[in-house]
Amino acid sequence: MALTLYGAILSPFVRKIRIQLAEQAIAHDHVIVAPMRQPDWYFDISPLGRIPAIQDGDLKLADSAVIAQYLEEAYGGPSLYGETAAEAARVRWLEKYADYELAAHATFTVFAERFLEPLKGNRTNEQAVATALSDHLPPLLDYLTRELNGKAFFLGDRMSIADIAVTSQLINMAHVGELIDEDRWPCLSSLLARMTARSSLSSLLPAEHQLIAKLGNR
Ligand SMILES: N[C@@H](CCC(=O)N[C@@H](CS)C(=O)NCC(=O)O)C(=O)O
Repeated sequence: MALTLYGAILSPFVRKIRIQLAEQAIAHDHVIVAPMRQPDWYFDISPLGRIPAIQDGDLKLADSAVIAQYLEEAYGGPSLYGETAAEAARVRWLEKYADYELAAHATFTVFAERFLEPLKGNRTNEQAVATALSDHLPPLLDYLTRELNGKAFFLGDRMSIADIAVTSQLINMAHVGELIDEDRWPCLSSLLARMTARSSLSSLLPAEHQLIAKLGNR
């Protein structure tokens, strides 16, 4: 059976894997599974019901970081984990930082409150969004800026899964009108622009923008 990716296209974790699949030119099918409306069969692939998940032959895997590492090891291609054990460990740390620390505020607060809550018929908690933007996100963006250290990517001139993971979170904020301040975080802003210009990501964005517009107009 061909590799199949499950998930919805506005999830930053699904986007992360889609970018990787494109960067590493890995052939796959994509089955749309919406969070919160997962069919029963999906829990056999992703026991917690979360997206993304993959099935590759008999192997069923959930969690974007676990999936990303599996794809790297199973399919080869240009490495997204640097060249040394130390680079790979640093990349995994930054990926984890994006997936858990940045995601908590960028996606699960700013994006969820501005986009998902109104879709469910709820009001945006503007106070939670304001606190995320003014208190929680700046120290995280400052840290990532220090880690970039004026370089094009976290590993210098070599793109890695860390750049993909951080960018994926920033895109969810951009989808609801919150572009990071380029005067305050110029390196991160440039990273976002540099990543957005890559075909692995630019090819995904039109469909995401269309879906945002369609669902937003309902
Ligand atoms: N750490 C996980 C996070 C995945 C995650 O939280 N996905 C969200 C959508 S963005 C989800 O599936 N939510 C539905 C749920 O928790 O039931 C990963 O990297 O894959």
